[in-house]
Amino acid sequence: MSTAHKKSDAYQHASGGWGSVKAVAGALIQEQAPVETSRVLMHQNKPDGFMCVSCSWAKPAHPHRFEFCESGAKATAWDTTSRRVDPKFFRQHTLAELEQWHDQALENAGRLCAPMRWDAELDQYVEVSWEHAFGEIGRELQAMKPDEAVFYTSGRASLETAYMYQLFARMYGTNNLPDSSNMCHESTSVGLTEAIGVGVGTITLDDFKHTDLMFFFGQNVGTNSPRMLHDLQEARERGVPIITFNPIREPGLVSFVNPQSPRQMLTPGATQISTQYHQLKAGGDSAAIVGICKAVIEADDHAQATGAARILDVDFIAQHTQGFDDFANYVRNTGWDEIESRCALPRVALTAAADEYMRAKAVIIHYGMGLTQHRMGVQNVRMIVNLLLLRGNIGKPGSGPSPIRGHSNVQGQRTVGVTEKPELAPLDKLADQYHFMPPRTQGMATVDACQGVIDGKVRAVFQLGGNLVRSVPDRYVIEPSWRKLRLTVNIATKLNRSHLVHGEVSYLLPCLSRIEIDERLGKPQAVSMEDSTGCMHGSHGVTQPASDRLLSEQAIVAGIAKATLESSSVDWDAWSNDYALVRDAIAETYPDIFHDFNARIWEPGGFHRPLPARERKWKTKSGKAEFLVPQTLDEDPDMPERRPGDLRLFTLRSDSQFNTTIYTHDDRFRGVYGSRMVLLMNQQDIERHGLAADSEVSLEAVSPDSVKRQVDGFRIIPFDLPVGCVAGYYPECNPLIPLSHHAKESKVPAAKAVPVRIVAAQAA
Ligand SMILES: Nc1nc2c(c(=O)[nH]1)N[C@H]1C(S)=C(S)[C@@H](COP(=O)(O)OP(=O)(O)OC[C@H]3O[C@@H](n4cnc5c(=O)[nH]c(N)nc54)[C@H](O)[C@@H]3O)O[C@H]1N2
Ligand SMILES: Nc1nc2c(c(=O)[nH]1)N[C@H]1C(S)=C(S)[C@@H](COP(=O)(O)OP(=O)(O)OC[C@H]3O[C@@H](n4cnc5c(=O)[nH]c(N)nc54)[C@H](O)[C@@H]3O)O[C@H]1N2
Ligand SMILES: [Mo]
Repeated sequence: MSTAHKKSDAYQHASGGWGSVKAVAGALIQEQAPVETSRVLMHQNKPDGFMCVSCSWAKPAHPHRFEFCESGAKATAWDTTSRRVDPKFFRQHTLAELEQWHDQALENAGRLCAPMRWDAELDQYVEVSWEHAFGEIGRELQAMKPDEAVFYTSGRASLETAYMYQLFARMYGTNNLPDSSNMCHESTSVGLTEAIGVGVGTITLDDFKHTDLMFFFGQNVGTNSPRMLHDLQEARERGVPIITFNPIREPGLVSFVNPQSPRQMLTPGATQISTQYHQLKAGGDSAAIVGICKAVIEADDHAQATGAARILDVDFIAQHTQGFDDFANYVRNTGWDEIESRCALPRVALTAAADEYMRAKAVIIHYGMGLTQHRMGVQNVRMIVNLLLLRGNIGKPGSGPSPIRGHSNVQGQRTVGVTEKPELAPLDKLADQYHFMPPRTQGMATVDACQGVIDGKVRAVFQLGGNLVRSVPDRYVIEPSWRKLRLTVNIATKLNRSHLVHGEVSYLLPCLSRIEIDERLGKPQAVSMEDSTGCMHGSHGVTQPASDRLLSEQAIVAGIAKATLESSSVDWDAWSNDYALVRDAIAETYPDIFHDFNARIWEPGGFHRPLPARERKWKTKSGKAEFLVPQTLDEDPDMPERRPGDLRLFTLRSDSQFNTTIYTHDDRFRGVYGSRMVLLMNQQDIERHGLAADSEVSLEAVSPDSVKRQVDGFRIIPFDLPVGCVAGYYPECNPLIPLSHHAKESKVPAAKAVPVRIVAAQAA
């Protein structure tokens, strides 16, 4: 029996405020490192310190005294814990035993300390030397075909490590370089590249000062990028309206109390964040945006007919875009009935949003996983661009698309070549610079890699960070296949499920956290990363390493590369002893972005990468910014069969987790305490299914194949969300997502609209 309970109807307070101060203190105490961690926090996101290991939000040139948020402080506490998972720990616990532990207990056991190899006879991880680990991994790789190995990276590793990692994989002979963006913002990388010729957002922090309207589509700022609340608050204080589209009223998007502003903490007034809040149906974003565009285009048609001032930026559209007429005709011909039923919002709500849009001179649209993790995720991104283009809202101050990235360097890893798509990597340049023949065949994205594991085509999986057996869909299908792998290598800071579900030969290689001092040959090293706004920042550690047997990620990648490649023109030892040399190499490969890298790495606020779309230069096929006519407003046109009681599940993060890392079982903002095995459900749906608050239910996926996907033991919590939608937590719900249920063009798992039905229920 689960012990979930829900206090009151919803979190009654603004996000931030005393609640968040208490949560930070709680995290520090739980990790038993309060004094040290509070010292460390003063260096977080400062030019003289380290870049937060949590989200990728921009780091200002003039940081606040406390330039960290509740989530970032928790992530820091989590890494600087005094607990240790050392060789003794592994002598005490077999893997069979550890498999019985909860995910949270695994990570909570502390920091990994020494390189370990799985011993089949003992069923334990046993300490080995680094040389032994590199040697055997190298021999294993040499005995495989390069395309049988997959080199995943979660978005945490630095630019230097990511560059070395992709170069090593390509020298070895494969483009199998999936990363976490394959489950995240790949819909952005594909959609924005097609539409405006760059795969990243075009705004910078400075644009917040010039904008006069912001939208939020499916991004939960209070939990996932809380430092951004400062920027939002400042904009709100200037009177900038914020319009939010989200099936749930997220407290961080409703109001905010700045826990670092004594004035706000002492006086009750919170800043209202959203001025309009539209609770649309999950998967209804394309329809909602088409509705807003329809109101704008109809108003412009009217203006044209009556000789009034035009609403559209006609000069911009004529000079800079293509495809407007087709889109406008599509919009005119799409009925309000269809729009309303697809997004479950009334026309008045959409015209209210359109009215604000038409009044504003410069508009930013922020968005996140609520938009990208859908079967039509790429189309959703294109609809954002369509809306912006109508009034020239790209490439002028205070405007542009703002995809809010996840992991702290996920965007940067792509920038320096971690990609399964050979066309996105500078292969000719690499060939020239390093005198080898980079592979030209398409590599595997994350879902392809999983399919490859299931089919037995993939024999080795490397994870540079990450916890794939938990973060990918279809866990019950994936896990048994994962155990058939020949080789699993995990480079990690903490123990997680993916280290237990392992191959025949399995290595667990512990690395330094970015927060730790990294000295090579007596010289402190720095690393760098790219934030959500395309700025590059240096970072150096400030705490003593968790163990003297740790190596940096750079040194580990170099060690594996040296042991695997018979010859290469790279001096891996030199690179792993001086990261400045790696930065020189990056600058040589990407001179436009990284020229004078070492000289610019400490620029306050970071140095910007050039973004042609910001200057209205469109690196698209047509040389213009492209409108797209949507294919369909149905969130999943390929769904085989739907029954009346079927529900649409979207998976959520709480404020007490970082992806698969679960800090506690509470979700303070949504008022859910004690268990994550809950299903948030509309009261009407609860009654329609003959359920009540606290009923226990099982969910089954409405699968496109014959595989049965079921998760038991969810407790119903009545919640304010649209009829027909239910919400549960990621990663607990992942067994319900079929691997094939992903965005068509970007392959991002459609975790925000999973068709499910209730199959078994027990009254409370
Ligand atoms: N503390 C903390 N910070 C994090 C993370 C973390 O786990 N914890 N993860 C990091 C990572 S890797 C990422 S990618 C980001 C993720 O950050 P977000 O992009 O914010 O992702 P989610 O929290 O998954 O979902 C965002 C919102 O989408 C809404 N939503 C669901 N379905 C729909 C829909 O169909 N339409 C719309 N409009 N909204 C919808 C949900 O209600 C939720 O509020 O955060 C990063 N930062
Ligand atoms: N249903 C559902 N599924 C989802 C999502 C969703 O919203 N819903 N979101 C998706 C998204 S956006 C993402 S990004 C993925 C994330 O998926 P992953 O990248 O697979 O998972 P993480 O939980 O970020 O990885 C956590 C592990 O990284 C390791 N780690 C932490 N810090 C470091 C470090 O500094 N170096 C190294 N080498 N290792 C480190 C630790 O061992 C930790 O256990 O999940 C995706 N899956
Ligand atoms: Mo992510």
